[in-house]
Amino acid sequence: PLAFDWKDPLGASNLYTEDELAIAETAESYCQERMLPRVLEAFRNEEYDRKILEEMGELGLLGATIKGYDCAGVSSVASGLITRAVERVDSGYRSGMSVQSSLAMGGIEEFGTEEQKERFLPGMAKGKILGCFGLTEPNHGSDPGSMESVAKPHPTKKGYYSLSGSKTWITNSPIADVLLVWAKLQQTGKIRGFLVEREKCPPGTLETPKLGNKNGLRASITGMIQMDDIPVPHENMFPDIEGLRGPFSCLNSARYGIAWGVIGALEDAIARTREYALERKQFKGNPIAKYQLVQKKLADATTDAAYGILAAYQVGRLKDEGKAAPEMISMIKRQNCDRALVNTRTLQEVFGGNAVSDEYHIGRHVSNLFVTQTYEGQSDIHALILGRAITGIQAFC
Ligand code: TGC
Ligand code: FAD
Repeated sequence: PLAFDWKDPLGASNLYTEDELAIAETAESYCQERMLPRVLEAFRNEEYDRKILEEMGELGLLGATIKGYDCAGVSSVASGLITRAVERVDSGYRSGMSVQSSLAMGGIEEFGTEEQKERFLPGMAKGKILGCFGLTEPNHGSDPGSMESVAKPHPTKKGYYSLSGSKTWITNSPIADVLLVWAKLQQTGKIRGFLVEREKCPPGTLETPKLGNKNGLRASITGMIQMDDIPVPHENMFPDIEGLRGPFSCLNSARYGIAWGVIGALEDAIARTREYALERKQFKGNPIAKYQLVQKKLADATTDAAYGILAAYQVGRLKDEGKAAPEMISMIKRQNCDRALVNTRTLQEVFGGNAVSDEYHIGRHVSNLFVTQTYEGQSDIHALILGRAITGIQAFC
């Protein structure tokens, strides 16, 4: 019989093209050799090294699906494999990359003018210009349509809007050079996208305080965006897109990436648990891997990881053919985040007391995966998106 590979239980690697396998290998080597050695200190001290994005830029890993503008133009499956490699190390590093690539660069690529694309994308692809994506507000998270941030005609500067409001829980905001902010245009009441350039904001109009003391995603940087009459030139607004379709279209790509990424974190948890269970001996010198309850935990986790990858792969191929409905992305985002969190939390038990030491990495994955289940649409919100598509009835309010 053919040998079973617990690292690739359903043989997903047979589905990737040679180019995709080569990209995955480049990303894996970088992540394991350059990122992994830094992650414990970063997580302990809540420090995000922005050089990581520059290093990823040098390897062509940022905005990787974008064609032109110094981006690599790879397939959605290849970008998923990159995301999985990064999150195998830490969900916070993947978050920093997702926001740069899918949310900020993706938004500019999909909705920006040609001038905006030329101005921002090449520098962002190299990790020299950092972006963030401001949708969530202190009073409006799952329901961003009720946002209060507003853009009015500037009272004194002709050709400018004046942007005011507050965004919270924004990945990369404290270090971002260009902030993609969603706000309602006062004249129409419709949501529009604005590119706020930090260096052009007059003193006192833009503050981006860091939100510290997080108990998950500590290797990423998160903050607020406080806007007090920021003058933003008309040419920095996305020209044609209005309403929630703008931000949600960017979220489709980022949610798709998370579906791949969290399986990377789960796979790392499986590999570490397996190794630990084979080495740790209890009762008459037996490795704890010999016990059926431990084996079941590994079997459940490995099955969910394998199914999760195949589902993400399928949606990736459909995405490149223009056939991926947003509800498909809701399904894989929700399922993979939930299964990664539940299984990693169960595997944590195999480490006994050692699970409490960060050197075993498992607790870090568990606390990170709680966040992945919450942002970009909490799992129950995705259940309601699916419920609406199945029944035709919306149950949000
Ligand atoms: P609804 O009536 O459903 O839709 C309003 C308009 O938006 C369109 N639309 C979409 N378009 C493209 N892709 C999608 N996935 C879309 N979903 C909706 C829709 O067609 C409609 O268009 P139009 O032209 O008819 O106006 O809007 P609703 O207000 O009822 O929405 C409800 C709900 C729950 C679906 C939505 O608000 C939701 O998804 N809430 C979750 C919020 C969320 O995901 N926030 C994410 C913030 S960003 C983030 O977390 C980044 S973390 C990054 C990191 O660190 O990795
Ligand atoms: P709420 O909307 O208050 O929800 C609380 C709970 O109520 C959830 O369990 C939710 O499912 C439930 N709930 C709400 N409405 C309903 C309903 N109708 N029916 C049933 N249950 C419901 N946002 C950005 O814009 N950009 C970013 O870069 C970004 N990065 C983030 C990074 C981190 C570390 C974190 C923690 C968050 C980030 N977010 C970002 C915000 C994130 O998207 C929101 O936290 C998320 O959308 C949930 O919103 P909320 O926190 O306001 O929760």
